[in-house]
Amino acid sequence: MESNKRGAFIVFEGCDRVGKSTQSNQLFERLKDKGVAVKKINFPNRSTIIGDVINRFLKNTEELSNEVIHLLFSANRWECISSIQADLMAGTTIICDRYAYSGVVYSVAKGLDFDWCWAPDLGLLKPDVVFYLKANPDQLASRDSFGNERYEKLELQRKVSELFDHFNERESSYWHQFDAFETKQELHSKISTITENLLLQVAEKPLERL
Ligand code: T5A
Ligand code: NA
Repeated sequence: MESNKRGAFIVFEGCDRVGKSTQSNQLFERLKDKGVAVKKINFPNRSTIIGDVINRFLKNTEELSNEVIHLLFSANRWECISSIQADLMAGTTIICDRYAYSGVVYSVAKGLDFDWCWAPDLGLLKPDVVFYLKANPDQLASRDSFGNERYEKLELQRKVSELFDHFNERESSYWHQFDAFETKQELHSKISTITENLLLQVAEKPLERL
């Protein structure tokens, strides 16, 4: 379905505790205050049946092979994609905390093949922009409650960080990298400027797929 007033598909990515939820919430509130039709979502979406299994895996109460949990994370995006598309085409902007890039980097960091990991997400909607919050994982370890979930381990986060850098180079036409140790307000201000420009242009841009 083509429409000339679709919403923008905005994704936040980065390591654990880097500030994605903080920035996506601030951007959501700002757009709402400006009267923009906007929704905030996040992956994993722990509210579905698949999301519940993922939640148990992340909380270390469920053991699953690397391959199985990888495919469940991807399936968790596929089960939400038609509603994301419907919202975008109805003119609602979507702010999404983590997406397919997280799906690939955590699984590759655990040792799975990059192309194998990317394949199940091919065909999902492509974001209009990815805001990549980058920080040295060694410095992030001091932030609140780091270490509570399965992947919050320094060695893994270092690999995850390198793999996000790889995506940032490979997908440079729509990725924007920020230093996660700038203040919340500085980051919010830069992210808002890019978003407000994007909202002016997005009507002319067809939705693409990964
Ligand atoms: N995963 C996810 C996969 O393996 N495959 C997949 O396909 C997907 C989608 C859960 C895990 O699942 C993995 C990746 C994850 O390990 P999650 O539920 O999104 O994913 O969990 P996290 O990303 O870890 O979410 P967090 O809430 O832990 O991190 P955020 O959202 O990046 O950080 P945020 O905003 O909560 O901030 C963390 C702390 O830092 C402070 C905040 O106040 C807060 O205390 N902070 C700042 N401090 C100083 N300066 C700033 N600029 C700051 N910004 C935030
Ligand atoms: Na988060």
